[in-house]
Amino acid sequence: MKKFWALFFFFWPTLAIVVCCIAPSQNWWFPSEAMSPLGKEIDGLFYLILVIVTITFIGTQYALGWVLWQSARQDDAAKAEFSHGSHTLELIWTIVPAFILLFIALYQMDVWMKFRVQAKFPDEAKNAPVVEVTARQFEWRMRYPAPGKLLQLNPQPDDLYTVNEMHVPVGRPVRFNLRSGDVQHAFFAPQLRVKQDAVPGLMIPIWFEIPKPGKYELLCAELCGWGHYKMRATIYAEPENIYHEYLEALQQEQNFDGVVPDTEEDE
Ligand SMILES: [Cu+2]
Repeated sequence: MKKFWALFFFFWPTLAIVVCCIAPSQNWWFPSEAMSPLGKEIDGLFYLILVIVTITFIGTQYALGWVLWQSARQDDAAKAEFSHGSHTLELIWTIVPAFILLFIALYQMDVWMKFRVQAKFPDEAKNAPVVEVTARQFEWRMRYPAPGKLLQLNPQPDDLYTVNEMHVPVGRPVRFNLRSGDVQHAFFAPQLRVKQDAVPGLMIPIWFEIPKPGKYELLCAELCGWGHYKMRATIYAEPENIYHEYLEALQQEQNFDGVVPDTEEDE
């Protein structure tokens, strides 16, 4: 029975190794590849931590199994040995994790800075924001500048508005401002690995870059009330010309006064 427990603890790290070998081919890591360059770097950080945790888990579990195996092999009649711990061992298992944590803390700063520190944004994202996103119970409101104009901090009479539809140009860093109209929400675009709280009273600049045209999900990741579940929108990443056509169509639609001009003329 003693050996059973030793084998039991050997089993789990062995299973972990098997899973590590199978997982990449079965796509068991992140459900989908990150769709933005920065998203890939963020995934890299998660994978780094996953590797460290996996190695630690396998190492400590085998060590535990080994200790149990050693004692299981001992004669039951043998005299028990008592010890008062080991200074060296304690120093090692304090210093090693401390260094690992310090390494992770320093290593991730570069990615964090690119994502969050405005001064470190890519040059194109330092420019005027493309759109202002306002989260409110329970929808996403977008405010675009009129075609050819820059988005101002305060709403302008010719601004364009949409709900739950975010159109952005593809292939370049896109900067936008995030606001909340009521309570705390969180802007979450899982395929882009972008997650940022929208805080009442704050205007938070964010940026992302989508290399491929397509539709991407935008969700609220902060429980914000009864309708939280339905607070989802779509991000449409489009080539520059289609993006501009969209803004122009939006402008015409918004300026349409209901009167269809008579274009047919008698000759
Ligand atoms: Cu919300």
